[in-house]
Amino acid sequence: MQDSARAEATAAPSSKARQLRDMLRSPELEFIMEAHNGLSAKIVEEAGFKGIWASGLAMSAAMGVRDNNEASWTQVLEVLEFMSDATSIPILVDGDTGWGNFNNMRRAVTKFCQRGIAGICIEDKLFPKTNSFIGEGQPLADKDEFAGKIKAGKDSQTDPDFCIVARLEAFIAGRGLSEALDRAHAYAEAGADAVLCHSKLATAEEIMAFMNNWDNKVPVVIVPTKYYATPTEDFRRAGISLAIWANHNLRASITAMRETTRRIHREESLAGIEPNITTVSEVFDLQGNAELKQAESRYLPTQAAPGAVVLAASRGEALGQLTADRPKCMIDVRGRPLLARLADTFHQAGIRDVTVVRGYAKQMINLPGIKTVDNDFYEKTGEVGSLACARDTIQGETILAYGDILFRQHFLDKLAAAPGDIVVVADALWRERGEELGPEAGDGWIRDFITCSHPFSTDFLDEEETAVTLNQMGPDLGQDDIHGEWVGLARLTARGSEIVRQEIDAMQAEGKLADAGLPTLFTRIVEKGHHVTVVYVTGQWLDIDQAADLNRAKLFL
Ligand code: SPV
Ligand code: MG
Repeated sequence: MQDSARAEATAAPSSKARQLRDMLRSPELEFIMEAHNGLSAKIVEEAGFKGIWASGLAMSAAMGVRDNNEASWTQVLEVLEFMSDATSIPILVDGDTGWGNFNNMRRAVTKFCQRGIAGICIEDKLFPKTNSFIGEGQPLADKDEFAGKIKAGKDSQTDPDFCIVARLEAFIAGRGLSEALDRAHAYAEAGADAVLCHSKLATAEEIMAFMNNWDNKVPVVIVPTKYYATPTEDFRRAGISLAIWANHNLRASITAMRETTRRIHREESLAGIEPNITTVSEVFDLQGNAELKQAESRYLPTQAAPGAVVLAASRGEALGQLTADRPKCMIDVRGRPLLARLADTFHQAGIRDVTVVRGYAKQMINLPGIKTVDNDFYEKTGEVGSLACARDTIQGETILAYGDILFRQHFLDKLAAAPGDIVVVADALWRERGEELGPEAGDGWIRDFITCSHPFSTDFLDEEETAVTLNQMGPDLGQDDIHGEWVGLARLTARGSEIVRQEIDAMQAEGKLADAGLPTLFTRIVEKGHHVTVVYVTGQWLDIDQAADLNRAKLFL
């Protein structure tokens, strides 16, 4: 074997143009089938056809326009791009008359080569074209002008195997066999890779006459739409190279769509039609959803997005009338409930799975995009009691949050970036916040103070290594021991979630679940030797405990 022949034999899958060329040159009768969009192209390939006819009639009809060059050639190009991307078999494009003169043809051929189209068929009529089955005596293009168009196409193809098929409209125009043969020779001479001999008779007599007189200079293609009753074997015996089933997907789809649409309209129901139509999951299959699944597992990070558990069972008595009919998390802040704003913050961070523990006026918590669990004993239980109601949700990466807080989005980024299985966000400016809150907040019952391994320092900005850990959390810490105030937001890794679940279980076993707050839970976890990381922030959050907080919230947004 010659080196070049060996290289050719071992070459990786041949280009689509090469596949079409091989079909045209093969001694067998080959078949290609009409498609008019990405979906029908896939169906053609799925059925086992080796090639696709991108029919001008079918594409224009699918676009809702006539087969008179009403769709521009670039609109056709867009359709072809979808068809080509959706399939791996060659596409022979119905290029009508080439959308103008030789110059338009050059540009179209170059573009088609760029988009992986295998070949173009142009017909020797005038722009704008008329479908061959309409009327009589359609004018033909000047033979030499058309030959020049073929030459220009061949000279501009960037894929050496791209095929140009010259379509003979002599029979369609009523000009007879000798005109057809004369033009066929001229077009083959000009470089056409094949000729398409077209006929609108109900029998194949014109085609057979042509074949009997054609010297096989180039292969012959036919479109047996009108002489469909002719046995395929006759074409084979006549030495035809390629038969195009030119419009049958379009016509079949019109029949199916009409039947379905009319029936649904008549019956005002889907029940009758459902067993007769393709299932939605078959549609997904055709769209290639399985490949997307595989790609997702290959390219998406394996770590699932965290879920969030929001504690929102309490009424917020200090808010008086404002919480007469709703829990404080549902109080309106500038046109949206507080909880909706909190959920938005989570959603924007990609945290879609938000579970809210409801209690007081639970029917009022009915926002879209959140799940709920209920603490029906909210009046007798504290935060850990509520958290225990969501115990089974605390799995994998989990954010814990109070339902009455607002904070800047970057808190979640800080939480995500911090090391450790349990991370809490603490405000280093707890003193300033105390002054702002005023004397009502002085009791401390609403404030979860912390002591840590290190006080807040701006040097931390430069010392990424310094992980601050929690020593203790609670409302009653000595003023001198306080390093910050927990903002009501924490992140757990899968391991952290496990630790929290274990501690909930331990507290339950000890009978300490009911009235404990989350500070007790975190402190107990620390006392058991687990690290709880502290991330400091400086302000930029608030919680809603009293009416004045609502004004702060409005300003915060
Ligand atoms: C087409 O499919 O658009 C064709 C073939 O050109 S025919 O409609 O038979 O002319
Ligand atoms: Mg056409």
